[in-house]
Amino acid sequence: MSAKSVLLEPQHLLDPTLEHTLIVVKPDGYARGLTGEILRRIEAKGYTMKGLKLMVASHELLAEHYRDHEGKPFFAGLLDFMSSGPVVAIIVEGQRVVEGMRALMGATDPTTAAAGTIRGDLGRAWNTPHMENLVHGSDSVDSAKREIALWFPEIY
Ligand code: DAT
Ligand code: MG
Repeated sequence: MSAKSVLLEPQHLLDPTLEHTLIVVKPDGYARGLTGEILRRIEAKGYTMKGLKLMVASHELLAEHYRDHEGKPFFAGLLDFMSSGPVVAIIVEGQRVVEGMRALMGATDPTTAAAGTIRGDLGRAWNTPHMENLVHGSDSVDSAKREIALWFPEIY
């Protein structure tokens, strides 16, 4: 009998009565071996992971993902950085999970992000032109829907 891989079908797992957000462990988080620590914090907070994949994101996907930042001086560097290595994309589920994950992540700039947050505890400035802050999280319920559809097209 030949081995057969089974694709988990997330549409059967997402609870439509709950909120969802798109979390991405960025290339710096993956490369530094912090994926487990970041997932641990998400689970310890009480949220549930629904859909998780290791991938290298294309410029095309990232340009759409970050379309609100198009034209800003850091846009090209952001896309180069985000496509520079593997990332882990995760759908996270729970009541008020969008704002809850933003609180768990901390402020954008890792140097000044509050201690106790993912970015504050694990991130810092490096000698790079781009900002490395370990993790992406959707900033609103509407953004989350758009981003989940973009990163997990197999759901729809
Ligand atoms: P966040 O990721 O906290 O939602 P954002 O949406 O404002 O922040 O920006 C998206 C990403 O772009 C951010 O995670 C890191 C990068 N970035 C933001 N502001 C930047 C800046 N002033 N210089 C360099 N990179 C920046
Ligand atoms: Mg943002």
